[in-house]
Amino acid sequence: MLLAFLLLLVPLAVDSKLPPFFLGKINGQTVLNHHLNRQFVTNDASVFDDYPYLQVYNFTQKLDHFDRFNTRTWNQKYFYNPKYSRNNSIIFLMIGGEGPENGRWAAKPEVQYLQWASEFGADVFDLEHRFFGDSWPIPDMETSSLQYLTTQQALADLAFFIESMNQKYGFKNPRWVTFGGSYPGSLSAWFRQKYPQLTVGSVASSAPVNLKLDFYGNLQPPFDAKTTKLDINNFFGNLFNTFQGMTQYTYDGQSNSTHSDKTVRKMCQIMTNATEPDTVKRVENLFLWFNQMEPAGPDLSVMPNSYWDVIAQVGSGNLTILKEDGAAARGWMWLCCNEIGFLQTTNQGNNVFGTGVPLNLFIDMCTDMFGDSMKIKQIMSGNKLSQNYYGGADFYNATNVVLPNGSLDPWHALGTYKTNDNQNLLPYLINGTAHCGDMYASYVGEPASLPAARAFIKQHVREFIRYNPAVDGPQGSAAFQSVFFVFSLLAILTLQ
Ligand SMILES: *[C@@H]1O[C@H](CO)[C@@H](O)[C@H](O)[C@H]1NC(C)=O
Ligand SMILES: *[C@@H]1O[C@H](CO)[C@@H](O)[C@H](O)[C@H]1NC(C)=O
Ligand SMILES: *[C@@H]1O[C@H](CO)[C@@H](O)[C@H](O)[C@H]1NC(C)=O
Ligand SMILES: *[C@@H]1O[C@H](CO)[C@@H](O)[C@H](O)[C@H]1NC(C)=O
Ligand SMILES: *[C@@H]1O[C@H](CO)[C@@H](O)[C@H](O)[C@H]1NC(C)=O
Ligand SMILES: *[C@@H]1O[C@H](CO)[C@@H](O)[C@H](O)[C@H]1NC(C)=O
Ligand SMILES: *[C@@H]1O[C@H](CO)[C@@H](O)[C@H](O)[C@H]1NC(C)=O
Ligand SMILES: CC(=O)N[C@H]1CO[C@H](CO)[C@@H](O)[C@@H]1O
Repeated sequence: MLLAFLLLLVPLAVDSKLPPFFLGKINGQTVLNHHLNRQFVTNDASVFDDYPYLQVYNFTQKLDHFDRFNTRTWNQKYFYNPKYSRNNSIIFLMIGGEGPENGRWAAKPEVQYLQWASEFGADVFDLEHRFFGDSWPIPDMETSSLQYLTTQQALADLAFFIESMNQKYGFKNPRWVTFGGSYPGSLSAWFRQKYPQLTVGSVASSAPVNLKLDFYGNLQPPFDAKTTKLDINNFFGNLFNTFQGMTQYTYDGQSNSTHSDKTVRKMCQIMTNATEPDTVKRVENLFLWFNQMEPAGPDLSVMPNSYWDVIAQVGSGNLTILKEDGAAARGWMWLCCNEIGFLQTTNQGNNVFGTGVPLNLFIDMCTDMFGDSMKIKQIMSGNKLSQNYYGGADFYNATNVVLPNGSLDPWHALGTYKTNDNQNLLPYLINGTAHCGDMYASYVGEPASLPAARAFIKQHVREFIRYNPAVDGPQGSAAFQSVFFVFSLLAILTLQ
């Protein structure tokens, strides 16, 4: 599973102290879920002008799926696109991730899976993730509320949503297929593992993502006698994350800029520029050039490096103080600290970035953001529990899942590559693409490997939905379920 930080689409307020990329999430814009591009701005009312068939609703969701005595509910936002519906039986669900859903992933016809929805006659849904966008189980981000921001609650949200939509829309022999890219890709994969009876298959693209960056050039504030080691780590983290972020989105279909300008090829040209002998100047050139590419994005000609300025912006649980970007960053950081890890460091082995970004930077951030109940011990044990619960890359076990990954995507290293034809467990490494490249609209000049990759995914989705629960029985037997239950329980007990 990989992390995906959100791409932020909207510039931060002028006084913003969040670095341009925060732990792999681009600040200033909310890209969340998938990275559709800058046009996919969060509160984008024009989506309904562009796609009049798109509908938005609130779903009455349970606060706590694991406490039967807790009857609290909340409004979870979802989009419904009935445009392609022909069968009342085939349903595609785009899983929302660590940021707001704006409807375009449910509506834009050029998006790959919507082309397939059109061909197969599928109903389409897009469900926002709890604690992101407009979907607030509790309207604050205090640690006491964030206890309900877990991957297990998010998966249970999906399950209850699917069951409820089957009733609301009267789907007959429903054959749901889930889709997701990056962190929602992980959810899409895990959902097949934990709730196999509710879907016939899933596509889990580039299961995680992560960016973070800042620039170098004019340091703000300048290093001086009061500068701490955390500030310096933060500076290097911001520096490193720019490279990470550019690589992660290279050649994808989100915008002209990732097609042809903001690419690893261009980055390498600047970093190997023979007419510029000063390698530090080359790094500065890179940031200035990136800045030009993203006139609406955060200003990379100023490199904020104060650790405590960042914490001040995301350390509060108050949504008024956090604002939309800070809230999404805090929610993502919570998921990382509490469960999924994905903390991107540079201090192991030899690497071009040196040792400037150690794990301790993130451990301190977790504690400073969420308090003393989130110290290294809790972080490590929470991560281990989660890893055991889902099995990690080695013990991931499910049926009917396509797992595309891009060879240039830093996150592909965290994917699962176990192939099992009997179970239709189908990893697919796409040559020369980066994060979630398979999901976007096609474009002229795209990496040559993409058409074949998409054909592979589509062919298997077609096989998944050919399955008929009325004739073939429910997917995922009780035995399968209980094996997992026992496995998880063992894993938990082993940890004690
Ligand atoms: C959903 O509920 C929220 C309050 O939780 C409300 O602000 C919003 O307008 C509702 N949206 C729809 C589409 O009903
Ligand atoms: C709709 O689904 C049924 C099975 O539930 C299948 O026999 C039929 O071919 C499908 N129709 C279309 C138009 O896909
Ligand atoms: C992207 O490039 C194409 C082809 O050069 C052009 O037609 C289109 O207007 C560009 N889109 C944007 C948003 O700049
Ligand atoms: C190479 O470096 C020179 C001198 O700094 C600069 O003018 C030029 O734009 C650089 N070229 C690239 C591709 O970065
Ligand atoms: C959240 O912050 C705002 C702005 O500082 C303040 O007015 C409000 O009272 C705070 N809310 C809570 C619950 O503390
Ligand atoms: C991947 O693509 C590169 C460049 O297009 C090509 O040189 C290489 O042979 C490809 N690798 C595989 C395994 O197809
Ligand atoms: C995966 O789960 C199935 C169903 O419970 C089980 O039969 C199979 O042995 C498992 N495979 C692995 C490699 O654990
Ligand atoms: C199935 C598949 O694509 N596996 C590849 C995943 O990525 C690793 C690391 O690049 C490769 O070694 C695998 O062949």
